[in-house]
Order: sequence, then C-alpha cells, then structure tokens
Amino acid sequence: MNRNKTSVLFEGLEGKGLRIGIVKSRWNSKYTDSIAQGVLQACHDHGVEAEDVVELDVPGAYEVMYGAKHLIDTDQVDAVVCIGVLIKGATMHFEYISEAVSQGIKDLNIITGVPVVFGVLTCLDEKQANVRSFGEHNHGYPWGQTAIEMAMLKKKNSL
Ligand code: RBF
Repeated sequence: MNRNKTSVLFEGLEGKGLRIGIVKSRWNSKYTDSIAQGVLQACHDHGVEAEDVVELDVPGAYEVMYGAKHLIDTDQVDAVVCIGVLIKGATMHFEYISEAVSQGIKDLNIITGVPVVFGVLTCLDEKQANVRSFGEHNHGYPWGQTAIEMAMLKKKNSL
C-alpha cells in the first residue's frame, strides 16, 4: 500500500490513547475485509494501541449505523469508521440503502457528538469496488486517518 497516494493530506496524527471503532458490513466482504485492513493499518501506523481498536461486524450496510451507535452508547470509542460496499443491482435497493446510510451516518455525527466516518463505497459495478478496496487505492487507509484526526479534535475540545 502506498500511503502517499491518498486524496487528502494528513499531518500530526497521534493515535496513542484514542479508541477507534470499525463497524464492517459482511455484504461484499471480499471488499469490506480489505478496507478494514486499510483502517487497521492506518491505526497501527499512527500509534493507536491494538487493544484500543474495537471491531464489530454487521450483516449489511444498512446495519452499520446501529452498530456504530451501539459502540457509542456503550462508550467504547472516540471515533468510528463505518465500512460498507454497495453495488448497484437491478432493483432500487442500491438507491434506498445508499441514501439511508449516508443520511444515517450524518445524523449520528450530529446527534451523538462522536465522529462517525462514512466508509461506504457506492459503486455502479464490481470494477469500481475493486479499484477502491485494494492496494494503493484502498480507501480504508485514509478513512482510518480521518477517524484519528476527528477523535483528536473531539478530545481536544472536551478538555
Ligand atoms: N448490503 C450491502 O452492504 N451491500 C449491498 O450491495 C447490498 N445489496 C442488497 C441488495 C438487496 C436486493 C437486498 C435485499 C439487500 C442488500 N444489502 C446490501 C443488505 C442490506 O444492507 C441489509 O443488510 C438488509 O436489507 C437487511 O436490513
């Protein structure tokens, strides 16, 4: 994984002492597993202790909000990455689930006060999911960095 090829620059990330949640959908797990590895790698590289990473699997992308809220309500995390991969099919499920998940994660950010990262790929086909889930373009890495930056901000503001 080339860690310099993310689309956003991160500086001064210090993950020690931060608790990061990873809520992963099992739908399209060949992609979500790899994305979760990217998040874990970012946590490791930026000093998050292994025991401070909380992983939770849920069935599909529609369930990631509930999973994230559970980790927040039980005070297990300072930030959460919600991981899912939605791939457009023949019916309208893609549209309904994508909309619900993006709005639901936005709501969690506002209501809970805990940063929740939108780690959901909304892909028109498998090729799009492939490109974004593996190797140097694995989106999990910058999503992990995002969680650390936002958890740092939360901690700073709660002092
Ligand atoms: N979940 C995903 O994470 N990715 C998908 O691409 C996906 N496609 C679905 C397509 C259909 C037709 C259905 C019924 C469900 C799909 N789900 C998908 C599962 C969904 O997120 C959720 O787990 C179930 O709808 C149960 O709430």
